[in-house]
Amino acid sequence: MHENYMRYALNLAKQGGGKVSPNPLVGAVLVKEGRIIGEGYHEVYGANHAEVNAIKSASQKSEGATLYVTLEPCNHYGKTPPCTETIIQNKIMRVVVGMRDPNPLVAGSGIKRLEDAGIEVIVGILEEECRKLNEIFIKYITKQEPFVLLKAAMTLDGKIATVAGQSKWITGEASREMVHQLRNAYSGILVGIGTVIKDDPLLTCRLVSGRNPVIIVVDSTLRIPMSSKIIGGTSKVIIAAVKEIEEMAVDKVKKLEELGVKVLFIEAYKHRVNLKELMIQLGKLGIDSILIEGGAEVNASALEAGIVDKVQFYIAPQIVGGQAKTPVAGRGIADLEESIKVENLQIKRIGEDILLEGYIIQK
Ligand code: AOF
Ligand code: ZN
Repeated sequence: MHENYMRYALNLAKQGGGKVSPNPLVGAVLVKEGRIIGEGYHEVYGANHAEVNAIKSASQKSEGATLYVTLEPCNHYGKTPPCTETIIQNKIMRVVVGMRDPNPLVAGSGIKRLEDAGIEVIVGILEEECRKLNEIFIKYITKQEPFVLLKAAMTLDGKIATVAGQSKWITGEASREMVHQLRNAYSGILVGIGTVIKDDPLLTCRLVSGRNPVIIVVDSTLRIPMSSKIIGGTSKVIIAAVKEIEEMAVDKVKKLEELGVKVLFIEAYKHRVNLKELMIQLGKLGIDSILIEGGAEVNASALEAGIVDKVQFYIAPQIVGGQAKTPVAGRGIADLEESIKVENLQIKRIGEDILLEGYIIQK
């Protein structure tokens, strides 16, 4: 029974997708005498929390009701007053929580406050699903660095393009639609300068009422052509170059800034942008999540730098053969024991394609 209401709350929470970042997706359901009397979710960043929306929507008094909420209710004054107080004032009898709030400002204090007020609290219903829904929030609120998803599309024989360099389209329409959902959900999209020069992509989200992620271009020596479509386009653009070239690049930076582009000069690692440092800087700019749609070199650098949290490999039922590119280039790892390991691997069917997704085990 608890699980059914929690699942309902989880589905409500998902409706905030793309609109609440960097805050969590939260859903809440109010149940009395076996009936749902109220429901709500966190709809927009900075607005009411899910619990408050559920209580406000109640069709009858919440006294004696049970509140199901995917995340521990907050107990601090932020952009809104503490939800614990609203719950106590409305004489809710029991609160069923999906997961503890990893936010150091909350971290168990919400549960304690409710228990101290004599409210029964049950924690950990559908916890795994709740954690997965907020994997971005959990990383960002605890580390202040973005959650990073690396996405690659390849043929059955593991190539990301043909020998002639064609890559449109390897995967089917359903997979490409998924990518636009990711672009809507992630705050930033990261590519290498190679991709910008070769493909001149737009990197926008093409969903109706979707949101464009900030485009982050790793461009160590600031080679970006001023004629690139992303410059002066509809998306915000951040270019990351190495500190070593800052003085030489003054004129180009000025031109880019006039067109609304932000240039970050990052400490170099072997004369290239130190991606770990870049993540710290992007975290400071409020970017909680990054989708790497990078190309083989950027993919290799990101994996090597240890910044990747999750991977998605879309595999399409086509075979091209030859010395064509594969998803991860770089120098490669010689010793299998040193390979990058993935856990919780899941298989999904996306139209004609297969999606393999999992989480990187950090060394
Ligand atoms: C939300 N929505 O439904 C719940 C949240 O800055 P504030 O005041 O909006 O507080 C944000 C924190 O509140 C957030 O980091 C999380 O710890 C907690 N719960 N936040 O945005 C919600 N329930
Ligand atoms: Zn709250």
